[in-house]
Amino acid sequence: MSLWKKSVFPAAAQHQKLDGQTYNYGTAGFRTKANLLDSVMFRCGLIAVLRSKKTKSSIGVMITASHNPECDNGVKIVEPMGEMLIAEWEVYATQLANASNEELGGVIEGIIKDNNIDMTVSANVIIARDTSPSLSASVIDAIKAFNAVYTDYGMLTTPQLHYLVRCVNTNGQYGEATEEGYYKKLSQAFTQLKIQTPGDNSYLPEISVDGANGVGALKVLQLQKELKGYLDMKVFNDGSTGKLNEQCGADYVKVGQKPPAGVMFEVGKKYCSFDGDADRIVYFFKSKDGSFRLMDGDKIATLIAGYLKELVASVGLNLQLGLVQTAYANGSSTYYASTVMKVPVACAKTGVKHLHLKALDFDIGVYFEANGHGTVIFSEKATKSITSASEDSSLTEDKKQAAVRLLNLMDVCNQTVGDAISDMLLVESILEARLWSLEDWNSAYTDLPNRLLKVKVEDRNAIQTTDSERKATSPVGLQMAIDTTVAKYSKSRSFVRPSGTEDVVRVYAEADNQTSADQLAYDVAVLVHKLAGGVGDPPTPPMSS
Ligand code: G16
Repeated sequence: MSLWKKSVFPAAAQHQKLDGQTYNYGTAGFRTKANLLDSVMFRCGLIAVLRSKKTKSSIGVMITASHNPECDNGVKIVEPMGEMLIAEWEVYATQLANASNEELGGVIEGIIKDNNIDMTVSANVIIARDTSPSLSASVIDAIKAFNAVYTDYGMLTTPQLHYLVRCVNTNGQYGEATEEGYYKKLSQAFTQLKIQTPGDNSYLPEISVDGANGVGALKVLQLQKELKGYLDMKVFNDGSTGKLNEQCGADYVKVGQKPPAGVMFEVGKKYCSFDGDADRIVYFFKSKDGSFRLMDGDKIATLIAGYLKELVASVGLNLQLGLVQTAYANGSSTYYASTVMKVPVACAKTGVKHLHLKALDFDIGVYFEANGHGTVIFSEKATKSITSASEDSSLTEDKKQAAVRLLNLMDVCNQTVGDAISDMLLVESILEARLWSLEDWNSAYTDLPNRLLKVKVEDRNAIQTTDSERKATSPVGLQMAIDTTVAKYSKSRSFVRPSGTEDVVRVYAEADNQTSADQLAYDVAVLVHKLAGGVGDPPTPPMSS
């Protein structure tokens, strides 16, 4: 018997897979009710160790319910450079998660054989969790059973864990591998940008942050200590009274197109919402006529891409900047980016792992999902040319200043994954440089009215899609019915896809006015319910919702 079996088998006996449960490594890891996840956590510990041996690098494990309610939980595995687990290994993770204890040995042996893993190589796993009840003990049991090394960082935001993994694997080149190192890197770059910006301007260095009653709220307060005098962040929904993601957070605000609970919503103030593990952010404000205005991931992406493009041009660098969106991107944002800003736009499937990959095609890849999940990545070529321009004494003072700005903006970005804290600092830096209020920013373009709905079906995988999820290939007849319905509305678009984080089918619709967008979303939801095995009551018409 292999040596590892002697310790892994008895440990696995403490973490039996529940009969009748099927798990799938979805859009961002395993997600379900927390009480169903013990065996999955154990198996994620096993997969992290194997991946660490294979890559001869440290691997991250983040335990988080993310944007989901408090009764849920989940786990994501992080690659050596801080990216999401590669697709090939998602398959192994799914196989392991569904293996009974009797099947476990065979599945592990298969992974070792397929990947030619040298089991004598040492492994290192980095663990963190958000505020949801901890399941880290089960992950740790697996790591110990494999006799591997681990560091448990305790409570962190998801992007902080991604940052740490990259720091460890680059021996500190990306940043100091501590939570303090994260605050230091971001705040130093942010304060440098502030120092570079001429004072005496109309920028408002104040923001009210909806912490979604999650870990982001706690971490913003820590960052605040470093940014005293530069940015005043007032946190609400800080977890002291409310529940995680309940009537608050980026998902609630984006989907409901309304402010979160727990806020004094006032004209003239700047607001943003994080999600439960602080990897998404949306901005919003109250306009003078009292209405709610949202700046979602699309607006954030165009703000960032437009500004970076200008800086690159002012330095005179030959770098290709591109924007990556998903099917959820508002039609107006795609038009504005490609036609007005003249930035190439690519479309990827939902899930930052897909956007991140596409963004690698550009020297500077800005990627954002409409839900506020995104960041900017700089290629090696971009990093080198920005760095050398910032040190080039032959450049004019203006060009050099623009290069230094780019360099600092690069350090404000968490290039591993979407990060609400880092994105907030990036947005604030740009608003100050542009002397823009949220009204100015919002007026760049007007969103087409849109609506997102969820439909419960028997098996959401009955819906299959193609063309970056813009067309459904099954069930038969669904796409044709959607096309016929869409044709009844002006400037309209609609698509459906199975969620990878919730047991629902998502429906998106946009049209030239809100009534049509609501009605179209409803019509398509009814089609899904009818043709894709809907369960429970049919969708509710918009007027009575
Ligand atoms: C995760 C992913 C996002 C994705 C979202 C919703 O977000 O990281 O890229 O947009 O799920 O996915 P779906 O529509 O498949 O449920 P988070 O913030 O929950 O990690």
